[in-house]
Amino acid sequence: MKDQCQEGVRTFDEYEGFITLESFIANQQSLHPQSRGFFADILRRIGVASKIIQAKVRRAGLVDILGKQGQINVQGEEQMKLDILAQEVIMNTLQWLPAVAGVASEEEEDVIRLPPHPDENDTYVLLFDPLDGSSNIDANVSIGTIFSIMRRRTDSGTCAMSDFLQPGHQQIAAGYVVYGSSTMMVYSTGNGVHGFTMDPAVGEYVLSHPNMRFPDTCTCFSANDSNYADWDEPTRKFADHIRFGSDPRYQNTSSRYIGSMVVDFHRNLLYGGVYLYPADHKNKQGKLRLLYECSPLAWLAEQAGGTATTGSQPVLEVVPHELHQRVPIVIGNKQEVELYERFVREHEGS
Ligand code: P6P
Repeated sequence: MKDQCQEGVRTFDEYEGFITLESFIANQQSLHPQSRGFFADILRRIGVASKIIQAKVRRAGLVDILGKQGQINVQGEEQMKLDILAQEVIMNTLQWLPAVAGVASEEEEDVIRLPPHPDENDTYVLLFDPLDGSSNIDANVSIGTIFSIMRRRTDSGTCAMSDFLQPGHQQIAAGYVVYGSSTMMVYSTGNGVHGFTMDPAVGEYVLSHPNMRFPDTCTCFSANDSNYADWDEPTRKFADHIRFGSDPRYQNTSSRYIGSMVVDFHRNLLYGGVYLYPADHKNKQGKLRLLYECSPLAWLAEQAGGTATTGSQPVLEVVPHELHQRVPIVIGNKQEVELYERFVREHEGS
């Protein structure tokens, strides 16, 4: 594969053929000679955790891990067995890394504070949605893992909640894994968004989508239309403009919504489009969680030439006040998100 990932960086000519996740991470790490490799280790381990999760997801119908765990998570949602398993795999894979001070998860009410590391290398905090879209598991519809990495704010010792309650622009890496027709890991460390597809023959992630960018077309409109009557006026006007208007940009736009935000986001990143989950009567602050769903995907969107808004401010500027805080979100192509923001401003001005 001949590709230059970014200006001034080694081209991949010398990496003829397979560019595995491991070689890509090693290449990126070589750009930071002072790096001790702790951050790179976290990315590697996330790759390992996702391989274990995908192996379970691929066999979910065959062994007794389908269906509900019988517990209710902090979100008040029925926990599916694979939710729990994904959470446990992530914790077992990452918790012994010296660089990780703590982990926050959709499945855990409080943050998981890891023992301080003697040489105080525990610099990072990780946030996960272990399995987004888990209500789809029994129907064999694609689901995904979302992750976010930030530097802790406290200097040392056991991490604090304040280490996690940081606005999304403080992230230093974010990504997701889609368990679909293939397994893909997509992430960014601030130098573009790169996608790796699992090659089952060798059990390795291979660079398949370098420098992912939103194409400048709105191919997909992704929303749960059953909530239309609950949406506020700007949201309804936005939806009507795209679906029923005369704007030539939207004459070929299709509705696509599968109930797994991370997969809708991934498809929209590849084809162009917009996903929205605004506030409604059931979810007065929106349904999606800020810290481990909206912030990481918003950070990736910005890295890929798109953006994300809550309607009142950019998602990445929201200052969190609660670990499992929810926000309304419109995310995808910059042109569509800015169109939404215009409808909101016009409504406020009317
Ligand atoms: P609804 C999954 O539970 C999720 O958090 C997102 O991944 C998904 O887009 C949304 O909720 C689906 O919610 O209300 O449309 O079923």
